[in-house]
Amino acid sequence: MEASRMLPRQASEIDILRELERKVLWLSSYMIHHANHESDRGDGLKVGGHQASSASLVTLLTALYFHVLRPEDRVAVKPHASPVFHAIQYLLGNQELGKLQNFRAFGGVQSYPSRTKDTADVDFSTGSVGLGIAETGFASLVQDYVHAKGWNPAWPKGRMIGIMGDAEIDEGNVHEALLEYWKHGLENCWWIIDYNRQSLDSVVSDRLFMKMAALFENLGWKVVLLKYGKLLQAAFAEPGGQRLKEWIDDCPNQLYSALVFQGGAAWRRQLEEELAIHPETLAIVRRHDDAELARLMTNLGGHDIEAILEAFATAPNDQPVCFIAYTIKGFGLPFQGHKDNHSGLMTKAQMQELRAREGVNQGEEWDRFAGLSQPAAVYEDYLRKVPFVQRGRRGLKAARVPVTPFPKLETKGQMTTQAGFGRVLDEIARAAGPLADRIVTTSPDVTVSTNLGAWVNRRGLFSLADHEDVFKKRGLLSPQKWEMSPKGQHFELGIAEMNLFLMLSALGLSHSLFGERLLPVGTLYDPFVCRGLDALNYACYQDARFIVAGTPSGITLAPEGGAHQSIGTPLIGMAQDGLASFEPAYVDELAAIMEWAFDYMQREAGEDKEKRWHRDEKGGSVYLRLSTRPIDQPTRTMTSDLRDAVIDGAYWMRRPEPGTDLAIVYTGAVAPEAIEAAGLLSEDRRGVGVLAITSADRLSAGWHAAQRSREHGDKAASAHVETLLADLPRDAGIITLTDAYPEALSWIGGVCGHRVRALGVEHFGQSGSLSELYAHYGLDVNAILTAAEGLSGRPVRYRFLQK
Ligand SMILES: Cc1ncc(C[n+]2csc(CCOP(=O)(O)OP(=O)(O)O)c2C)c(N)n1
Ligand SMILES: [Mg+2]
Repeated sequence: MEASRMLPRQASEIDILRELERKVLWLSSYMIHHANHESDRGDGLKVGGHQASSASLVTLLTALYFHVLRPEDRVAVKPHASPVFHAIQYLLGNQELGKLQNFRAFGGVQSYPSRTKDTADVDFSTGSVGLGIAETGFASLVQDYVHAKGWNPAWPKGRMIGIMGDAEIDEGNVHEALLEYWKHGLENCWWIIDYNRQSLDSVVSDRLFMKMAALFENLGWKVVLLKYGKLLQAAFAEPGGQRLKEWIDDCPNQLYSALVFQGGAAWRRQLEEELAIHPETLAIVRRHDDAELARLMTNLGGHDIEAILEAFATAPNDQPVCFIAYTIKGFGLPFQGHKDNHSGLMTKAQMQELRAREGVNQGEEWDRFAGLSQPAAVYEDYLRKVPFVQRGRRGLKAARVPVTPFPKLETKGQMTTQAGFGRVLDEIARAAGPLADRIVTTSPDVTVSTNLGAWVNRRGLFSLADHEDVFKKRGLLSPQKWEMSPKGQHFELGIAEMNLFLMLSALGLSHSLFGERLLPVGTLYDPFVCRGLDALNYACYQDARFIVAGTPSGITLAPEGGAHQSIGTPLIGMAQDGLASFEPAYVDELAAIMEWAFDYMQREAGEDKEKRWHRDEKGGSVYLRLSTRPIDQPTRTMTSDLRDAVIDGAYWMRRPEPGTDLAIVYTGAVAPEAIEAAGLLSEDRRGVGVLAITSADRLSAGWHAAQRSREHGDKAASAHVETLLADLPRDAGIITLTDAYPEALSWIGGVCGHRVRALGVEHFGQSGSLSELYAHYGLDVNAILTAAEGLSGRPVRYRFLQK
């Protein structure tokens, strides 16, 4: 039967939304209360920081999810509004009760909305403030890209929506993103600022909104101030109302917050005192009892569903929109407005009061509609028809792009891995086909200097509008053809590395957000991985898929400058979940890794279970640490065994002889030193082995996984590194060599118990020639020889003379 026919009276949509708003406040509050007081999970799960912060967004999120959002819209919800988001999903039938009841517990609803760990469809994870919000604009640019290519026409363009706390604007990456959006002509993006004028520690300084409004307008956004609700708007229209408006406008945040907390009587005292000479205004005040007065004075735009719907409905479509929504932190709860309320929790007694106010009986706490004024069927019917849920689950799927074997690269003489990287992409572009069409490159102002130039020359820069290359048109010689058009496949970014990783993150979620697979490849100077690190971590946490090349790297960039030397990045690569890291020495290794990477980044296994090692079923992103050092390339065939070994992380470049007492283990651009030293050592030591490590990350991950497998009963499990080291006598020593912090490789001694001398870079910052720096930091051949003497106690016969 039609729900409307069952109604005792016709409830308007606004009535229904207001009731649902109450329910969302109740459920989100009870969820937090339950985690603290009603579960026996011990102290470890005490919930702070959610209650007040959630309450300020109840009205806005109610309006959005139950009325405004369309299936194609994508939303980043402020981290501490997780309970509100999940309560709404629960009402929509997208979230299980058990998960709600386990808020913040293992397997339950996550503290902050998470794409990967929450079961309800989260569009963008949030948590580290500033990142989720900034991701929305990049996602909008990616959506433009997908549409410009004419892909997925059945999926309309949606609005990319970010809901942020007002303190998030302090994060520098938000400003970096705003500048970048402006350059790219951002359109479909809404940011809703929860302007509760409170952060974690304190009350945000007065009139911040003016700075925000100016900032956004300056960068091409439409700013919509959601300051007053309908009650206040009506009061302002009364005789004396303007004075009341002026009073509120002039009221310092601190005082306003204190009065919100104190309630009706305090409002009355303050207003009676300050408006004593304005009888008409006082008359308005006096027409309200204490409760009504408190309601009137706290009727801000962000808590008035009608005002909110009006603002959303009239927002322009052809430019990004920033809604500054005035709200009260903790609205509707006992600690509303109190400056210390960020981690405020309700007492049991306060919860009882809320229960009574909301008409929720004992035992009905999780009931979706208990205490509301209409029969449940009214809400059921309304929620079933909510536009947001009309297309089912939100995470989309896209077919995998086949990765055909790459054409073989000619690698004669000397070459750098960075140049090899550029060559591989150039070859893919030249060969054309689906793989080439789905690759999107991006770089923060280092496109040419990281060897993406050839790719860009072939594939062009992406821009929604056509821009010709003026230099080319005028016949001026330049190796770079920088034509910009909707056909282009390279996003040129400004220098900010945070933006690079946010862009890679958005590109790398295209299959899930827009149903179209992209294969993003980004480049940056390796040391600046650290500048964008939180965004890289964020991208991996969201399971975005991309390849990033950090190049040049280490002290090997030599005269380029001490400040640009990266030391810790291999450890970052190893420690970063969701990122398989490689540091090949040779171009044929790199080509094999890239071929594998384009497939690996598209893999998806439904579950987060380790069946084999290295997350091979599940796939992930890939980090390549490359170099600008030209080194002699081996002439060899990339057999499938060698290829597999390169992907698994290592192979014997020179197999140790049975009686040897030494192996040199190296990774990356220091290969020549390892090989040269092994040659010299062979004069007086039998069959020194040389182990080439292409991925310390995957090699060590395989080792950990094998140990876990054995512990769980698979006695035959063996790791690639264990198999390799079985060739080395147990009492032999190992010298590890890396242009990075030595611990990136020294762990290898733990595998079979070999003694290790780990050479690497512990200090940095000196410019110089390559040989000067390798000698200074102890990466040169002589350093290896000295280490060999130290390990064996025997002197070496020959030393290395500088050529
Ligand atoms: C990068 C980062 N720094 C610090 C925090 C800790 N933190 C969480 S919320 C918050 C303040 C939030 O204030 P606001 O954005 O105004 O949100 P509100 O709770 O007022 O809505 C802070 C400092 C964080 N989550 N991320
Ligand atoms: Mg705030």
